[in-house]
Amino acid sequence: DFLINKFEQYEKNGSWDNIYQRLLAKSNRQERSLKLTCKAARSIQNARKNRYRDAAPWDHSRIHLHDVPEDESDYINASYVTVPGTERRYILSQGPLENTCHAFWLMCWQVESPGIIMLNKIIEKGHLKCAEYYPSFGGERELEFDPFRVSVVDEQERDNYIIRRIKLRKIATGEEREVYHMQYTEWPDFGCPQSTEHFLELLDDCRRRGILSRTNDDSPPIVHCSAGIGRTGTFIVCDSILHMVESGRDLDVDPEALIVELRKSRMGLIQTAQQLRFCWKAIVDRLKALKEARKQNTDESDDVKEATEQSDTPATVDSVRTAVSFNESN
Ligand code: PTR
Ligand code: PTR
Ligand code: PTR
Repeated sequence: DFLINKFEQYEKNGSWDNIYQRLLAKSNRQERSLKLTCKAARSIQNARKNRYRDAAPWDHSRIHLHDVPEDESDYINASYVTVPGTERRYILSQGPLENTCHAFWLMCWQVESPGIIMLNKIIEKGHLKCAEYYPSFGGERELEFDPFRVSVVDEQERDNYIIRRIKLRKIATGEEREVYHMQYTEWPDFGCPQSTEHFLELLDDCRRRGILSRTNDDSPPIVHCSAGIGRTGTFIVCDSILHMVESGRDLDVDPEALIVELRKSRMGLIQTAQQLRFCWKAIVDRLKALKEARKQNTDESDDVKEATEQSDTPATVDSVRTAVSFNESN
C-alpha cells in the first residue's frame, strides 16, 4: 500500500513537477560523479547514426554489434538496461533511422530477441519519428536489409496495438528466426495516454507471449520509441516495478530511486513529470485491481466453504480461479 498511498499524496499535493525536478537533479549529479561517457556516439564516424543529440547511449552499456562489414563500426544507438533486484533486462533503442535499419535487425538477430516493443508512430505532429523498418500487411510485406530478408507472417489488430509476427531470414545461409513486433498505437505526441488501461493491456500481452525476459539468461526484448528514452523509460519502469511487486519483492521499491539508478544505463529515462505520473498511476491501478481480485478471492472462498459445509454438492473454485487468473499468468 506504500506505493498507492504515496501516489495519492503526490496527487493531492500536486507534487509531480517537484518530484520530477528532484529526480533530474539527482540524476545529473550521478552522471557527473560517475563520469559517464558517450564517446562512441559522439565519434565522427557514428554521428549520422543518432536521431537526436541528447539521446545517446553511454559507452559502458551500449550494444556492440558483431558481424559488421569491415568498414563499419559496431555502433548502434541502443543500451542494455538491467534492473537491479529483479530478473528484468531490456535493450532500449532509438527508433531506427533509414541508415540504421540493417543495424537494428542485426542487433535483434544477435541477441536472439523474442520481440520488439514499439511505442511511437512513424509520423507524429507531421514529423518523421522513425524509419519504416518493419514489414506490415498494409505496406510492404517483405523488406530487405542486408544481410536479412524481413517479412511479416501474421498481423492482428487490437484496439490500441498491433501484434505482428516477423520472420528474419539470413539470405546467405537460409537461417530463419521469428520475432514479435508489438506496436502500441495510442501514445499521443508529446504527452501520455489518457488511461492506463490500454497500456496495461499491451504490457500483459507482451508478458503472456514471453517477450519480457524472466532471467538474465533469457534474450532481452527490444523496446523503442523515437529517442528511446521518454516513453520507453516509462514502459520499462512500469513493467519492472510491477514485476517486483508481483513476485513479492516490493518491500522497499522506490520508483524515484529506481529511475535514477536506471539512468546509469541509459540517459534521460522518463522525459516529463506527466510521464512519471503516468508510470506511477499504471502501477497503482494494477495494484488496486490485484487487491480487488484478492479480496473477491477471499470472499468467494468463504462462500465456497459455506456451500461445502451446507450441502453435499462439490464446491467449484472456477470462479475464484477466474478472478485471479490474470495475476497468475504473470
Ligand atoms: N525532448 C523534449 C524536450 O526536451 O523538450 C522532451 C520531450 C519530447 C518530452 C517528447 C516528451 C515527449 O513526449 P513523448 O515522449 O510522448 O514523445
Ligand atoms: N506464469 C507462467 C506459467 O506458469 O506458465 C510463467 C511465466 C512467468 C510466464 C513469467 C511469463 C513470465 O514472464 P513475465 O514475468 O515476463 O510476465
Ligand atoms: N530532445 C529531443 C526533442 O526534443 O525532440 C529528443 C527527444 C525526442 C527526446 C523524443 C525524447 C523523446 O521522446 P521519446 O524518447 O519518448 O521518443
